[in-house]
Amino acid sequence: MIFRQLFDPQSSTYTYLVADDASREALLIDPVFEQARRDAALVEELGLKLKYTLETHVHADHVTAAWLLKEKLGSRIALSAASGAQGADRYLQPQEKVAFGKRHLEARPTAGHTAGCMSYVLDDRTMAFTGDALFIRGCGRTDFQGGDARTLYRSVREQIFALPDRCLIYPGHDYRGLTVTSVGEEKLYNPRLAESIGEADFVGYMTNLGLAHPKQMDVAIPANLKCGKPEKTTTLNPRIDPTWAPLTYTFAGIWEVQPHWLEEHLREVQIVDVREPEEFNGPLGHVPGARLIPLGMLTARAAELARTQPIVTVCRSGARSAQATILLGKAGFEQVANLSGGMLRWRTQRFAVDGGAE
Ligand SMILES: N[C@@H](CCC(=O)N[C@@H](CS)C(=O)NCC(=O)O)C(=O)O
Ligand SMILES: [Fe+2]
Repeated sequence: MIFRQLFDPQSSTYTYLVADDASREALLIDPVFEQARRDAALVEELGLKLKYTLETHVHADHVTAAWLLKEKLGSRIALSAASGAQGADRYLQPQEKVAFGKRHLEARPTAGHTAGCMSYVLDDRTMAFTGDALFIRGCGRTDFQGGDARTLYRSVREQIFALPDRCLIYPGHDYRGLTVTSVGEEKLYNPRLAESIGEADFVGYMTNLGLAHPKQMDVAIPANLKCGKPEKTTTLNPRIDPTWAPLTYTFAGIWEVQPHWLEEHLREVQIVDVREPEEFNGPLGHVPGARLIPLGMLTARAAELARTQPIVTVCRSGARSAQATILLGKAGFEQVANLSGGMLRWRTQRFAVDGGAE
């Protein structure tokens, strides 16, 4: 099985990708709106087919990427019927199975943080995705969205602590940088929910948390009740999604353009070659019209470049020029992309060069 734990630093949210090796079918649990592009890039780079995005609950602290990913990758949206959300493709009932290839996750109702929370347990009970029902040495708050401490106490005991002790627990958030725990560990050491702690103690603890409401709450809850569908139904936000070329976004966080596009649009962009002069004038040659600014001088010489015309950065293999896109971004340039594969791919595809050997 393929498994990835992804993190959104803004909301301290974990997103989980699980996929079946043979069929390449994948599920993504709790994707975050701002990370949709990253997650889509990973799914594509791993050669996966995203079947469903799954929500553990209607989040109060961030907006889900479910709708964006459905638009981008054709995934379907699933979450618990008890969530109260509109616009999903599948409403899960307790114990329902969500298949990916030959594997599946089982939906277990774990209400308490919200009234509609679900946890997802892997078919062989080696992993459970508990959302905000159970955190590493903690648990989700119970003071809004139908939250209820008594309900959470019982959900954790009946649905999560009933799993084998060695079952790994992957939570919906961690605010300290911890990544994983196990049923056995939490039964012993969870300061709120350990087996030795009684229900009344837990309720007392939760009633006195005194947490401020999540900053995004007024935006996040209404948006998540529509599975993250934005008010304006535009998928391409020109501020975020460049429209000047058919760019791809890599999991490494780089916008890239393919050589065939550049070859057809040479005159419309500024081509910045960030290699050293001896490489620029060496056997690989350079893209016609390219301007030489070695990577080490790029920030100091950025003022030589026009801000109104898109920039394509180039180097030998596409690695230094990827860094160049980041430096130019920091220097305030908004329309910048890396030439995918650099001069090596450009030459392999037999596009014209200035200078260079035959
Ligand atoms: N400061 C965070 C608070 C986030 C928050 O309240 N998270 C919920 C989960 S959605 C929670 O249960 N937090 C438990 C805790 O902070 O102990 C924000 O503004 O987003
Ligand atoms: Fe939550």
